[in-house]
Amino acid sequence: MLKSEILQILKDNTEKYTSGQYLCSKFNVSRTAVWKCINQLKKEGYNIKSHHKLGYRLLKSSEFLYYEEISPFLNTKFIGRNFIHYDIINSTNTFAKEIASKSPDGTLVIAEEQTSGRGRLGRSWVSPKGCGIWMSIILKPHLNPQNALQITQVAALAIQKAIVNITNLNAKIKWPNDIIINNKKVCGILTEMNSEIDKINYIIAGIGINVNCTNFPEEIKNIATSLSLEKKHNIDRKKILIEILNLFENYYMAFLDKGFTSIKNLIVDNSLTIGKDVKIIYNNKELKGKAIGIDDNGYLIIKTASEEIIPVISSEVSVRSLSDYI
Ligand code: BTX
Repeated sequence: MLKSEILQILKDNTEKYTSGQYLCSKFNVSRTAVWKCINQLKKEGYNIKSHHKLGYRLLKSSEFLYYEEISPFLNTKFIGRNFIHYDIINSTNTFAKEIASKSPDGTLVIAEEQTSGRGRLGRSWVSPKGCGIWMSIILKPHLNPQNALQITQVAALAIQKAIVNITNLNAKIKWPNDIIINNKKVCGILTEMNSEIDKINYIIAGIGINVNCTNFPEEIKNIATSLSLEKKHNIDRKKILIEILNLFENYYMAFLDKGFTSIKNLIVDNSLTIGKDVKIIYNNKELKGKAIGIDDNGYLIIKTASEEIIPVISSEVSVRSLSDYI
């Protein structure tokens, strides 16, 4: 694509101007075609200086999460290789579901803003413009549908590790689908599946991370945080995204090849839930007990006051610590 090719040349030559004439003859296109691409790049947030005699020079790359910004650092074979970016969308999960059957394994849908971001159990997810990572990965594993929810925990592990690697913040996994820093939620994961009895058609792993968000609506002010609020300076969204995608493919492949047990210990080691007194809420009922581990199916193991051991599946439950909301 002409625009991407022009961008690559500007990126390779940031210390000098690239003449319009050079670009025209290199790609055998008109000056107007080049000019249109440059204008489009400027609209996409690239700071390009134009000089009527010297040509064009890239001063600063776009802050948006475009494939051109991410791909040079991706080590993945298939995760994020089909990359669909939107400035604004209702929900990346909703859109991913619409295109899933025709899309390759590992397709990524990402948006700068969501107008109807979704959480679990019909809840909503606040997703303002440009400050977070709002994305969905389409997966097509050969897996028993019963094991699909384990993918939430594979994603949680990749996100937790990525946050620690890039920011050094003390991020922990709250079983089954949140990442918590200092007792506040920085990320949520929504895994949705389309399957037959014994075959998964596709899974959508939806991930929302508050990276540089600073103002949360009243109703989540006390439970939400962002990486920048915790770190007291802005964090490069691209770095976080790249690290997550690279790590996710590693853990996901280990999970598919060797099973959930191959990554279970890492999840347990980085869990906020295990060892805590918790309240499990499902169908308006409550179960209280101590979270003592995660079993080989990815279920949370609860020990009640009467010493009963109960494995809890993640699909329909909310988990609360007894001492605070998180
Ligand atoms: P959840 O049901 O565990 O969490 C939803 C709850 O979290 C809300 O009811 C609210 O209390 C709180 N909340 C809402 N927005 C935020 C936020 N930005 N930060 C912290 N807390 C919040 C978690 O569901 C799963 C969320 C997945 C979101 C991703 S974004 C990309 C993809 N597309 C989509 O529509 N959803 C997923």
